Amino acid sequence: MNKKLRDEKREAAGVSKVVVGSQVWLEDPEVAWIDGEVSEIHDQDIKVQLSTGKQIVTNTNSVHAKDPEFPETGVDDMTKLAYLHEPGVLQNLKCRYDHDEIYTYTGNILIAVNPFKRLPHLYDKDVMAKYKGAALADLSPHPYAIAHAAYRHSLSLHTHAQMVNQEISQSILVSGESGAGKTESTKNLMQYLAFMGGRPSSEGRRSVEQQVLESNPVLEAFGNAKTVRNNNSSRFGKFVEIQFNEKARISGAAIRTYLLERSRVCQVSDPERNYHCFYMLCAAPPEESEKYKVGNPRKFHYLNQSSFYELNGVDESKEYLATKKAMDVVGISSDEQDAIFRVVAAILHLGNIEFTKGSEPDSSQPKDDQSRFHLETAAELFMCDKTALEDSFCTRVIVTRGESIKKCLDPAAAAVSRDAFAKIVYSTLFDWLVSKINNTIGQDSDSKFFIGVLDIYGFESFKTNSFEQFCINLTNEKLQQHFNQHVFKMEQEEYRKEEIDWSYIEFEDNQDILDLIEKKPGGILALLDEACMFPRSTHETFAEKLYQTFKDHKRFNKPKLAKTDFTVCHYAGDVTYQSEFFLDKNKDYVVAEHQALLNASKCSFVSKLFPAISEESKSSKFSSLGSKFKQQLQSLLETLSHTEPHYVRCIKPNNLLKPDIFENQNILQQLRCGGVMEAIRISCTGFPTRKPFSEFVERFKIIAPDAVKKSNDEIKSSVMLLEKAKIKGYQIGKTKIFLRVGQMAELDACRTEILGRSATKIQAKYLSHS
Ligand code: AD9
Ligand code: MG
Repeated sequence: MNKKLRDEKREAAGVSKVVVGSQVWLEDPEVAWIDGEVSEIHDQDIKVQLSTGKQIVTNTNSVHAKDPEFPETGVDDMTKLAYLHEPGVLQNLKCRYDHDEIYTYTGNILIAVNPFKRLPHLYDKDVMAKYKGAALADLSPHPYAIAHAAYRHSLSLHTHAQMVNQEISQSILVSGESGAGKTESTKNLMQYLAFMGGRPSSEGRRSVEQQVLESNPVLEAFGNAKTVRNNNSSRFGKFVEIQFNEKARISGAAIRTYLLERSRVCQVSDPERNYHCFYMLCAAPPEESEKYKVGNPRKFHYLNQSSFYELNGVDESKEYLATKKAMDVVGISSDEQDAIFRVVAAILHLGNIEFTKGSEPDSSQPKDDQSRFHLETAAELFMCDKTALEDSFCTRVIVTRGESIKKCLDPAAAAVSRDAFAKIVYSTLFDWLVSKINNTIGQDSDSKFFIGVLDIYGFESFKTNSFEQFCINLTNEKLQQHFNQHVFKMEQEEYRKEEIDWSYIEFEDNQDILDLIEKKPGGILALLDEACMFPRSTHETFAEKLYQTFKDHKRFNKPKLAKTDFTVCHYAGDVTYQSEFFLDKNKDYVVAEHQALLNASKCSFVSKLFPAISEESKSSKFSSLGSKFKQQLQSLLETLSHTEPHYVRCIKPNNLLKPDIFENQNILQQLRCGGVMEAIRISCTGFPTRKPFSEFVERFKIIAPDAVKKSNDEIKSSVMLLEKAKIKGYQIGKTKIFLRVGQMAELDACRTEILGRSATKIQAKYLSHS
């Protein structure tokens, strides 16, 4: 992370006043924060006795106060912490995680730490019933509680809606890095909503809520894969809008998906896999696998580039049947299922067609009998003409000035064309599934409100970052802005409720990063589109253009020694992108020959998948994936802006995907990326510590014990204690005291000093007596 930004954030969290005897947190390169006790102070230097046994001399500015009264099992809401800062947040999460309490609130945000083990007692009908019956304040943190709040809130607003014209739809935004538990959390949320909004008895046919739930396994079969980070990684983003009627029953749903990773269809590396459906199909019952001419996955090039075929604890043949069953539920007929798996099998066969030099210079043809066999099989499965299929790979028709010329492709280019074909077929198939599911479930155009659940990839920063990461991180920037605005608003509302002054709170926005990326004209995406339309551009000219345009931009850097890489300073940290494949990946078009060939298929399913293209769109050569994605995002944010948001932040406690391992540094980084630290920073610019009057008096009465004893007014006592400790600028709310950053530490230091003094007095008394 950008060091300056981080320092600012740390500062905002409050450097604390310390005295001898103060409990403190000290930054540590390995475990992030170590606790200890101050044993000596000389001006700015302090000596700290660490809990590990070591002693360290450091500067008062580099420690944070530690809560001497931290409860043994932690607190269920971070805002109840006496010190709202990084080490405090971390200590609380860890302490809860050790007790299998994986959920914690930060105000309205639910933090979910992936347990990597089944905790069945947390999720069943009984637990749902408990959440359904309980009052909101009594509920312990849980996705059910978030879903409950969203549902209840819609309802209560719904009743008033006519009068107050308020937004009543809700959204639940689930985010986190790959493997953090977004999809699992999303399923829990949807299950609870189905439970609340489902019909008491099923009315013969499949209910809407059942179809909504069963859409998950179908989409996972075609859109999820094993990756390094997650054995069941969703390779697409998803927004599910669940619609409710006037009786608050589920009456419809709409699923939108974002940016399916296409490259995986043709390219996998150890220890990852291709999409689950390919392996399922290979394990299908014999009569089916014979029909599709599949069987051993090790025989297919699109699968055997990686040596991983099996998933722990997963029986692919069972998954195949389960997927078909789920397809039944979401209304995919058996004919359609047959066609879908025929297309999936055809893609596998495509991958096995190799090319060699043809008779003419720079031409190509299938390499051998094996390749010809797979070409024939693919053509059979697509129900298209074999020669036309071969031509579509080995030649390209170029239209210039109204004349079309047939050009041969060399073997390498033919292989590229084959892969492009496979990718477009697969992604079109995926889009078909989504729209089919939407049609079956049906949209309720009269719905009274909806609850949307967003399960979308979190911020990504890898060793090499390409166009996909760029789009993913743009998504996160947009959502972060939305999040900041919301957190800020909530903060103000809390102040308003307590009737305290909040006029001077400001917060930093990330609009400058968004401008850098998506401003039109002139942003990175716009320059990319320009480069894609200009035939002679390369990634070098594109990178050069970026360097020139943004050389003075605060959020843009050219890394030293880099020729074509560029760095964007995102809110969650700096990411360096490799521009090599940006141009290629941004171009989104179906080769006209491929389209025409599939449109001519004798299988109506395949032919409808690729409708005939008009002459007009034939000539518009280029459509941009980046711009399309930007529009999708815009429309998502537009939808979200009319809802009241709820947030679930998923955290992956370790990269081994194992239970009971809590890696501090790793987790902190995620808390920063997920905006949890940002939310805390925003709240730190105001009054991060809130204590109910009674708790406050109880904790600090030692500062002025006599005065407190005399008074029975908690507010007056609190003010007296604050004045005695010389605290200024605090605010008295209706039920709580609001303290600024660092003031809690001053009070605690005062208390420690008094406790220390009385301990010395007792000691002296004891010594003089003996
Ligand atoms: V990705 O961006 O799609 O790659 P997700 O969706 O964040 O990722 P996912 O929900 O798939 O992660 O969770 C990863 C794995 O963690 C699951 O397959 C489970 O094995 C495990 N997990 C996640 N949440 C829970 C939970 N609440 N209880 C038990 C869990 N196991
Ligand atoms: Mg997922």
